[in-house]
Amino acid sequence: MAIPKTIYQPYNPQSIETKWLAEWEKQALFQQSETALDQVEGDSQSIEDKLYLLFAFAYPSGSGLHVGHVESKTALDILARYHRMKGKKVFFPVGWDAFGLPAENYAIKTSIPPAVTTKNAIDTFRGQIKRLAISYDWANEIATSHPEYYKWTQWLFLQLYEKGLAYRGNGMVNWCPDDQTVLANEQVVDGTCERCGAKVTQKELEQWYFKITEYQDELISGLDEVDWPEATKQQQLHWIGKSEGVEITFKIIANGQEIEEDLVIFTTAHDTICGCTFMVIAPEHQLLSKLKAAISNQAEVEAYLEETRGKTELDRQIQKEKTGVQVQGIEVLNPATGEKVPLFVADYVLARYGTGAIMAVPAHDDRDHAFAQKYNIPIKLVAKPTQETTTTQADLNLIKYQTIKENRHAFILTNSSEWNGLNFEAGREHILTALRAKGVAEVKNQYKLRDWLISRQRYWGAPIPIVYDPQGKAHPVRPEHLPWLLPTDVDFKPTGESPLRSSKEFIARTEKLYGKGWRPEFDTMDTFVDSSWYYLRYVDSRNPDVFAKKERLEAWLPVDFYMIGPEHIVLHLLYSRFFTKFLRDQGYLNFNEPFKKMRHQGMILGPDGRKMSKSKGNVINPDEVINKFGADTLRVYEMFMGPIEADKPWDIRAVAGVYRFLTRLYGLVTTATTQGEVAQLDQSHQVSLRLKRKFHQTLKKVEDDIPKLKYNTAIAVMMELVNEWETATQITRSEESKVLFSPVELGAFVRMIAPFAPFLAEELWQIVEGKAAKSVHLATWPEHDEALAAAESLLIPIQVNGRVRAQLEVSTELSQDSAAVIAQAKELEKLQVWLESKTILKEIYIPGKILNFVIQ
Ligand code: ANZ
Repeated sequence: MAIPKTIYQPYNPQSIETKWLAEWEKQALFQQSETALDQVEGDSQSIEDKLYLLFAFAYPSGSGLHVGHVESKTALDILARYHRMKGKKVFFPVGWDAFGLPAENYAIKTSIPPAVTTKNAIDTFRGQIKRLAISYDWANEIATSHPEYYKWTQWLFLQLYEKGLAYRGNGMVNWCPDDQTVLANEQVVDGTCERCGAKVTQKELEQWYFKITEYQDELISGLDEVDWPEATKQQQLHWIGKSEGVEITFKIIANGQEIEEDLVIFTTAHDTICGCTFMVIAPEHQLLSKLKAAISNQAEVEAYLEETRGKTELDRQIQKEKTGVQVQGIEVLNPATGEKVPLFVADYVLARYGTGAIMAVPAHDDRDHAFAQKYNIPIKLVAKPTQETTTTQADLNLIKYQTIKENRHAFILTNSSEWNGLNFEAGREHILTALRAKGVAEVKNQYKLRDWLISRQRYWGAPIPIVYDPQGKAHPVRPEHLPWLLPTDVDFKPTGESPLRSSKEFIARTEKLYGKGWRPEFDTMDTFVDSSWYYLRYVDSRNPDVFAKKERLEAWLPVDFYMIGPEHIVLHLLYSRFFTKFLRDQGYLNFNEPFKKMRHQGMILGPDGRKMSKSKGNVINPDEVINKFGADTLRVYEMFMGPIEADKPWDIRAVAGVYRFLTRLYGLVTTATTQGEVAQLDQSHQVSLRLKRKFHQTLKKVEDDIPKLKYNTAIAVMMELVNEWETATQITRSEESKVLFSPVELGAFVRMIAPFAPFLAEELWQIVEGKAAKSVHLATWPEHDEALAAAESLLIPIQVNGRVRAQLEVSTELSQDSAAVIAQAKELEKLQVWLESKTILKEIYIPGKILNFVIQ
């Protein structure tokens, strides 16, 4: 009898995906209705079951979605879909970090208002994301540029203001002469503007700051509470930059006379004090003006100050060539040795760190060493290695303190009067005790963290809710005037002043509400302010009375899982943590850290293995991939590329491979249902049993992999299953038997692929379960059968001259023994018709995979 040919229904992702998109939209499938969000409140069991999944807030750029977005969004979507099927109450919101420079820069070029371009960009993104079937809760979508959102950003500002944590201060700021704006430190890359590449200069302005330093210690200790990649925690620590050290007071001698004024320095190496051969103060140090009269080379000092003025802090830190000038007429008295040392002003000492003054120890600090060599200042070693080393005398002119610090026992003090001969462990204690006894030393910690400068001289941001009376005194905008609307009658062209100054409406509004002569604050807030509290608003996104009601916050927060790229997140995380701690202290929140667990996705590289960029011409457009292969293929391919956190190159052939996999899968399920191959499972039917085992093993593995985000290995086992299913189909055809998957397994199989390929799964679910069935995405996750999953046997297809004629079940162990497998195969009854009275020319066995008899 002729073996029936497999008749696959053609897989047509385009029509399947269009159909289900419309249907899901109609059903508003994942919109967390008010009641669903409410459900969890006040019910501890429900709170246990909640899962808040957060994807990095996206900036709606004009260029739309790229393949990198697809990767991370899909990764989180799979997690969301899986946990929903497992019965968790999943909250998976979406929103837009909509204020910001690019839209404004575009407006400057084209005069199209940022509100218009932003709205268009969001519409594009929304459409693209829906096509990808990301199961966001669209009902709670937010945009930071919406007045109902920024009303609460402004409210947050006012809370900080009331508690003295938002203040106005004078300061040198990074200024981009091209963008005509102040830049935060992280927006300055190698002394240039991160966005436009212009050389950044320094400018003094009165600005608004948030006092994040109030929380510096807790921002360190809180890291112990969270499950984040270690490197990310380290970056937080590095940015906060806590140094444990000592402040030491030195007496000043002006023109030979000891004076009242002291010089306080900060050091992390107080044990090298006897090696201090000069002192350095930053150009901004107030001592220079205080001691003006005593300085004999005032003109030279002034000229130096002028020279250093425009330099950024970063420039000053990285410049190789150290510059400075001796402050003549002034000397400083070393409290440990009683020696007089000269005072210098040099810009490698920063005004805003420590006390803005140092004791220079050229034998143990390389910056001081370079400076001493240049200006011929004595270099005095105070450390000596205990072991004879091969180090030459010349090298011994500089033993970096870092080396000493790493092994304090390996060095002893020298040239250090009464402490000579002590090792650095003991010496450190003794010297500190002695200095403290003299009342000149105090243990102090220093932090590199600075208060957060939030003023921006830009249009497209949330207005700072402050008004000034005619005397120039700041007052908060009254709560009933929030949202303090961003005016629309402004001129976008940069003038070096805040664009809001050009709004007549804004000024008229202020005068009308507060009185004649009153002026609004014209600066807007750093967009980091908007994007560092958004995860709180999501849970109660439409509440007009509070930023989010307490019950909601207690039920849903903290965020259980945060997926965000590894770049540019240091400050976002720091600021989010600061807001969380502040709002907790005001009684609004009952947790310390906003993001319990966090992971980062890697980068999708171009087919050439390089970072995708328009100029390199290696950018892959996700829309094109969807048009050709469908969104399911794009999703599955990107998850199959490799581990989420790795950087991976695009491979067009592999995309086609995934498309074929989905096509085969579709064909197998449709054929199985329409060709009547689903019969009651006959336990004695070897092929079906074997496939059933494989299925339960696969399901178990997939279930194990998903929570760990190991999607590539989950997809690999699903591919293996499909291969085996195809082979099994061929075998059963040859036997004219049609027992393969039972309906139970088919349904479970479709549910297993649902998180990965949601459109395809929905289509197959209807075919398997009937048109009346509810969405597969509302179904429960299938349970694997532990006994079947554990089965340790293999089914080896046996071919005769390349055609499968039988199969042999052997234990995994035995499958490695060629002779035993061949011998057992020859015994198989089904093979007798083929082998009888034939000469076997060759026996080819690929262990565990296949056995082929070549006969004559
Ligand atoms: C003497 C000394 C000897 C130092 C030695 C180091 C090595 P961290 O660890 O980054 O906190 N320093 C202090 N204030 C400074 C400022 N405003 N600008 C530039 N440098 C400053 O670094 C602390 C060390 O940096 C301090 O310890 C001080 O130099 C320098 F062998 O004091 B040390």
